[in-house]
Amino acid sequence: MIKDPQTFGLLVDNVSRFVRERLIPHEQTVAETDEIPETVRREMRELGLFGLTIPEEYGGLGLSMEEEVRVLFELCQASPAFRSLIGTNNGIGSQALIIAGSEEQKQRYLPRLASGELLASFALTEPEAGSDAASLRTSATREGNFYVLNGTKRFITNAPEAGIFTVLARTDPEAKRAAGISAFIVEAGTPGLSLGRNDKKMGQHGAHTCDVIFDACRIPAANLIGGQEGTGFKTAMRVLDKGRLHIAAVCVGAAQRMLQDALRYALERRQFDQPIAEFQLIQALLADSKTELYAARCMVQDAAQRRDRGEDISLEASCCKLFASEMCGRVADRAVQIHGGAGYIAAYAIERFYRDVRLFRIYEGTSQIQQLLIARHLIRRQTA
Ligand code: COS
Repeated sequence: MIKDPQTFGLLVDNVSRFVRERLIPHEQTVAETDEIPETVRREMRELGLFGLTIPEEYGGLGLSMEEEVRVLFELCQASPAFRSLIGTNNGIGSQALIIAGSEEQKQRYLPRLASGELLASFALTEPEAGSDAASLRTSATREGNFYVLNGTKRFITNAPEAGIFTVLARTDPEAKRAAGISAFIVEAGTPGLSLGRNDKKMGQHGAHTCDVIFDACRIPAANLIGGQEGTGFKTAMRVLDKGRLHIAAVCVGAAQRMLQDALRYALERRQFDQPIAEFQLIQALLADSKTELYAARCMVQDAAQRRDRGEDISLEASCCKLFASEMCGRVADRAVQIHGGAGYIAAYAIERFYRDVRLFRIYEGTSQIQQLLIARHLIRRQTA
């Protein structure tokens, strides 16, 4: 759903210009220093990028899902590290509050997330609980007007800079798996909360992850999201439904950039007295990439429109995440191939993108988890 095509068109144009004029020129420095410069962060805040999906009444732009994916198609033509910085405030870090938070909780945090004053992180994964999210062990024990948290969260995006964490923890040790899990907001700086060292990652330098450790961390009982125990897992799954569609749109943007770089290189690079773009074997790599990219874009847009119409898109979100992330990996591989030896050299952006996009097939549910979910939905529908 595009609410106001004219205003929305201006936003997309602004983001596209920002990508070309500000983000792409900074990519190499960000990769080398592992930092996004403060000037660029400020410009991202001024453009409203931290609050794209946060409702207008809390200071965000309140984009529909279709509008969100269309913005991501543009934004993600720059290094994925930039998207990662704004990704958690728009997605997994804020969505539990938006979906299930009380009015007071929303008022307290969403305006500062929308402005980019605060960063939010989503703390679900643990050392022993990744794909099997319902097996998480972090505990939250009620003591009067407080909960006391103990446990470790792993690979938490934006944790080193986060002001708040959406934390999934077990409030009922007797209840089986998902039923005993609740969601909380934990503020950075709360005694008992500490961070591990930043992870050294294969790619996406400039985007930071680390462990988040809770050691007798006391938080107000009022920070239980929605005020109800035992609903955290379902909220987390709803957060991930949207998150997976978001990541699929990210994949479309990144693949678009890689195809563009490969096409430019194929037209410039000459062998056998002609641009390599003239060779049919190179053309096949370009054509297959464009075809798959177009398919992913259509899927993502369709699922986004369905979500805006109020449909349950759990199955479609998994289809989009699976296809778009695998497509992105194939496009990255072909783009390196088209670059030949240059594709293996860090001076060319494709070398970095090849490493950066590898993560898309893993986080917010691996490709194998998406396959499992799609099949489960199909079987459930058939046998209902
Ligand atoms: N929306 C709402 N509720 C949902 C849901 C969704 N999308 N998915 C599951 N639920 C509900 C189920 O209906 C069930 O509730 P009931 O017991 O009342 O029926 C409950 O949540 C437990 O679901 P389920 O039985 O399917 O849980 P499982 O442990 O079998 O499987 C998977 C859950 C594998 C789907 C889950 O662990 C998962 O998504 N894993 C990947 C985690 C991930 O993406 N990690 C990435 C890191 S986070 S960035």
